[in-house]
Amino acid sequence: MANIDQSAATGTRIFKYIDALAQISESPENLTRVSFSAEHKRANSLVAQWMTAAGMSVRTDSIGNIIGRYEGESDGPALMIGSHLDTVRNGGRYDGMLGVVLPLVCIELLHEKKQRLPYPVEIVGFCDEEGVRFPSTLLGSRAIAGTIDEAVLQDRDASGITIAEALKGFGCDPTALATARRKAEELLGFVEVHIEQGPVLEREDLPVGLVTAISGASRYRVKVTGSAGHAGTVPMGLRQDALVAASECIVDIEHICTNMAHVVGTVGMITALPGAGNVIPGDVEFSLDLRSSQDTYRDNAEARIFASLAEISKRRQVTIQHERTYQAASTSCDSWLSDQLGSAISSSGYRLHSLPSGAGHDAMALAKLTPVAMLFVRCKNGLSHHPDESITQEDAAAAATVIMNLLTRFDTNV
Ligand code: HGY
Ligand code: MN
Ligand code: MN
Repeated sequence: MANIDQSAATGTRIFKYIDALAQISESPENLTRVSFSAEHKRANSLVAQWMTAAGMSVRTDSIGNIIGRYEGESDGPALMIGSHLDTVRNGGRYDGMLGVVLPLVCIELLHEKKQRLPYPVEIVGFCDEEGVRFPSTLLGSRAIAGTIDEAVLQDRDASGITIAEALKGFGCDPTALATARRKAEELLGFVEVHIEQGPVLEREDLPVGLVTAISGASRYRVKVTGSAGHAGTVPMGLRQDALVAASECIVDIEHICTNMAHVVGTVGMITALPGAGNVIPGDVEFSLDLRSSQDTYRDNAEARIFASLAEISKRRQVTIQHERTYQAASTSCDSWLSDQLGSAISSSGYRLHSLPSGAGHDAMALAKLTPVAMLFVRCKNGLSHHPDESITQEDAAAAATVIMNLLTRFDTNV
């Protein structure tokens, strides 16, 4: 059983790659790397270099995922391990990137020892998990799972560029989207290593944890239309102020989600037009992100929220329209694969603690194609989607030991 030394050297290697990727951003002030951007292209080519140096064959699929393959002693189905290379705006450097770099370092260590596994391993850097640039999300993992609707290629970003146009600019062929799809028989399963993005492992004083299930999520675009007018001449009682109406909607969303168990609701983006200080806003658009570990709870929250928005619309004489731009059902991790990952945690010397994920992950999409399991890594104060997101090198080394034990002891018999 290979049990790589949990030396600082392993953590240092991982951090060296993480820090190199963190330099690739659209902004010098913070880490922002959106899908199909020049920065995404640079990140993909840097990861491709590391994969090649680790003895992997490397390709980019038709949706812009970067995929490295480390051949095994047999050429049967491969174990896929990966996560995403895109970030949120002003994001942290571990969300996504850790799940690409950590298994890559494990393969690098095997390659240096000229060690082959009984089966092939594929490492994937997915092109779009955060869904920051376009309304939809999980584009890369859904393309691999074969669950993506080609219509999504017409989604536009804030500057009106469609995904299809962005893909062409990225050097991919959007008409060949279907070629990204993998067959179930090509894979043993998919494992994702990811920072916890929550406080549980810190509270348990554990470096790693086994994920049981991933919360489902829905995203909406909400449009409020009132009537613009002169800020100085329209009496308060005669206004149809779209921004005040939207504000009441947003407070209601918070109230409803706060009073429902297991549901979280977030309004992360808002625009108000015409956007002048002396004009009553006539048009407002805001985002809504709804999550729950139980899909029925999320459905109930959705019904209550949009009933409340309809009442506000009537009372304030504004129109309020909503469009769902994305939906993913809550996903349970596969027991066969999770048992193997759980044994790897225990055999690495760590108490096995299982926990659900409130955040969404590419594993949700891959679960439609192949068994999935996730390893969480402790992160400081549970902070994520924030520049202060951080983990320790020791915890990175601990997680690498677990993954190396998973790889070298993997039982391919289902
Ligand atoms: O939003 C999420 O849950 C993930 O971090 N994209
Ligand atoms: Mn993530
Ligand atoms: Mn994220």
